Amino acid sequence: MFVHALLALLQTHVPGLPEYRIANIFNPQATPGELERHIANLTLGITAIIFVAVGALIVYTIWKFRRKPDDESQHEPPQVYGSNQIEIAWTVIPILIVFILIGVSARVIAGIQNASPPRSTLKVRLVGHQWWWEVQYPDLKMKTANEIHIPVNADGHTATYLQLESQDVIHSFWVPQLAGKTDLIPNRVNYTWIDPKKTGTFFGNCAEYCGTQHANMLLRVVVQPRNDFKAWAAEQAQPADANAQDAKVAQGKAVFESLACINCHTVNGTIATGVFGPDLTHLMSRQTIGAGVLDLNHKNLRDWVNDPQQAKPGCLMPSMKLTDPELDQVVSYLESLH
Ligand code: HEC
Ligand SMILES: [Cu+2]
Repeated sequence: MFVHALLALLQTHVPGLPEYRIANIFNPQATPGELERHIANLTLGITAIIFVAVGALIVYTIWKFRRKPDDESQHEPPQVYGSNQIEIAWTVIPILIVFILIGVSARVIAGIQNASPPRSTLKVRLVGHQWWWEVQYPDLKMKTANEIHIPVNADGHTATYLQLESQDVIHSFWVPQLAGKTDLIPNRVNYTWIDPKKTGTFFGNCAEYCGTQHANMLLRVVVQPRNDFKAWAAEQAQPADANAQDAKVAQGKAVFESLACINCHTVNGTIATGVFGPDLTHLMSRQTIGAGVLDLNHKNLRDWVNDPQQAKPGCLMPSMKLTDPELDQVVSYLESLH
């Protein structure tokens, strides 16, 4: 109960701060997360018993065998050299415990890995980059970054299959309320799946140290009613609909296209086809920038484009040293990318 109250407190969003939420493994909302909570409870239960038993024995021993005030003797206590019974007990019991934990974990891992996809499955290809997530929907022919939208499992037959890959080093997918950690490994494809029964936003992060900005490689899963998801996906599949009537937007587009921005970023329907950084075609449909480091609003976006190294030191987007008017124009252009 105490743990739950503490976690609830840590989950509250402080206004003005980005939503760095503490991930909670005790409140799973998808099947893999639920299965894993059972292992967590079992492991915590067993280790709690060991903790209490060992602690109690230590306290008892300290108390029972303390030096008494009237004890003037200079003798050592009786020395015990080996006891087969005790040694066998403390060898066999831990081995049994370890085998129980291995067995239970192996069963859950196999259960998650071998589950066959239900009828209606969404495929998402998630590619880890230092330090952001590329989110591809191969069947829907579109891409986004750092925020995975998926339909809710309202009928009990809807799941999302995640194909996990890496562009550079090892990362790890972890959205604790939905599923346990699965690594994204270069030159290897891993899979996991999630079937959230509740709509809402679930927070996660990279769970394998991957360099300077590892701690700022945040991820969120936005679970939507099926129709909302469809509408979102249809929108994302459209090319950018920049409002070319607006002079500032048009100038911003020209500046953007004249710079190296286009070598690193894609804006569908324009000459920007870079894939080194996040796809910006529908930038404004996201909640955050910089993989969850900043909420997406005018000030943060301007600060980011001015110098990303302020918010995310070491990140792989350089400051492009724009003049103030250029900066305003480029930001207007970015803000037209809905
Ligand atoms: C050398 C490649 C490179 C260049 C050049 C570059 N960017 Fe980036 N950009 C990145 C990378 C990498 C990220 C992701 C950084 C992170 O989250 O760690 C990024 C992130 C962004 C984001 C946040 C996107 C999101 O969803 O988090 C915006 C907006 C952006 N860049 C705009 C621009 C603009 C405008 C320019 C040109 C003035 C530009 N970038 C030039 C590599 C580049
Ligand atoms: Cu990472």
